[in-house]
Amino acid sequence: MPSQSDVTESSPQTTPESAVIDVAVSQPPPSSSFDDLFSTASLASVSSSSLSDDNRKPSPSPDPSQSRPQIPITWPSDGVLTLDWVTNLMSTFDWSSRNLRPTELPTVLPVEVFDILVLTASKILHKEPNCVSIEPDRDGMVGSSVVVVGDVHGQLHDVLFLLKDGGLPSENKFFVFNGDYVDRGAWGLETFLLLLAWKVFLPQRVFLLRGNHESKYCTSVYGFEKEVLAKYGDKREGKHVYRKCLGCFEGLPLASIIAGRVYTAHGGIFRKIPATPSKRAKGKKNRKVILNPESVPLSLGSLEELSKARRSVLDPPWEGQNLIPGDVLWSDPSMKPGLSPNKERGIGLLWGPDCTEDFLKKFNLKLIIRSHEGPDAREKRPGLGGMDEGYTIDHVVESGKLITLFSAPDYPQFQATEERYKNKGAYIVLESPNFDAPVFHSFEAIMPRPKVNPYYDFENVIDSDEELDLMMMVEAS
Ligand SMILES: [Mn+2]
Repeated sequence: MPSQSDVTESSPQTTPESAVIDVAVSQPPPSSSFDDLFSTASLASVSSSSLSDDNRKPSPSPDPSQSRPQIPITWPSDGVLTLDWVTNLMSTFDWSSRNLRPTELPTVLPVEVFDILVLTASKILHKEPNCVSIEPDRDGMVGSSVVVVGDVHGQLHDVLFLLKDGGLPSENKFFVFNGDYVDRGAWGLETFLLLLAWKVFLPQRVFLLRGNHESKYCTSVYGFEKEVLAKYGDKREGKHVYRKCLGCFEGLPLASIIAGRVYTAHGGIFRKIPATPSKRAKGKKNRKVILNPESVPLSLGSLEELSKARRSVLDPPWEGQNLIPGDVLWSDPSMKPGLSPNKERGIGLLWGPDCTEDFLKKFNLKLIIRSHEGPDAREKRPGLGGMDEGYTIDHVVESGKLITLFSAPDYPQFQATEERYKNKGAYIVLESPNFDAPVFHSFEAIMPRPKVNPYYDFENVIDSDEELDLMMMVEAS
């Protein structure tokens, strides 16, 4: 693998004051449970301001005051999910994460209910295009908003807070999640399933994009596979649950375009794939040479090429012809101009401000919102901003901006040293009518987290997933 020094050669990052459009800092109440947040109010009408008062006392976990929900969860007899069903799923997962052992999750969500939820969601997700087009003010609707969310990495309680703080998805409240639902945090399964429930309930309002962790390789290294096997057993049932999750990951769309102005994806932009040689017509002598992608200079791909990529792969390949999914999921911005292979990660690209400008201009966009880099990754990238507030503005160019958004506060959940990053998470709200002036909401982690054991060897697995171990990936696939 390449040396660590490859990505550090970049000019100091500048973030002009004017680049920060608006910032609203949300404080989670010290109260730690979902039910506490909503015990007296109707779920749909709670405003974020009511969440900001902090009169409540921190409650230790497990929290005996949380009333025991009705378990097991059952699928509605008419097969139609309701707001009540989805919010009940959220509070039930919150309760079970605090009051039950992980091995007891099947008593909360029987595998039969898991199956229907994942199958129903997968059917919707697999039909979506690679790049979903979101038109929030369509159909005579005005005053919509779109909440964009970055990496959440199994931090269930922070996701529950974010959903309440941002306001639950609804007719005029869209959500776009930029991927990395699982791994590292201890509740990746519950987190992913509750997002699937929202997708099934409001398929035209909630959009779930794929992250690089929604893959066989990452989940086998960073905890999600072991988490599932711990919760559903390492025999037939657990393996079945893990396999079904991987199948669902394969179907997740790769990117979104909001109101024709904002491009979002987990990693970022992607390359043009050199034309595949056409099959030689019979009898013709001048057979086309098969192009080695590495011998062709890198250039930016188009949205049309993105729409044609084959995304249903367990692990996006880092070689061959199908490179667009790996680029979209794994790439990182750089302060150094141009497009180059992302040697640090072993897959994807590094792209400079000039490429951000080209991409925005070519497709008439104002913003790129990508995720993929937490405080640990940014610590090793001196040219770019730190992730203390949950977001950075990386490129400010003539046509617009490039933003990195990270929504897992106090990340990672398990850390080898006492010294934590104590980063905030953030989400972005895009408002009608233009949806191109991001309002940033930073928030702190919900504490204390229930005590659980990690599902991966966090002391020895590298801090960040910057280095894709190709040998392990081959073994894992
Ligand atoms: Mn990532």
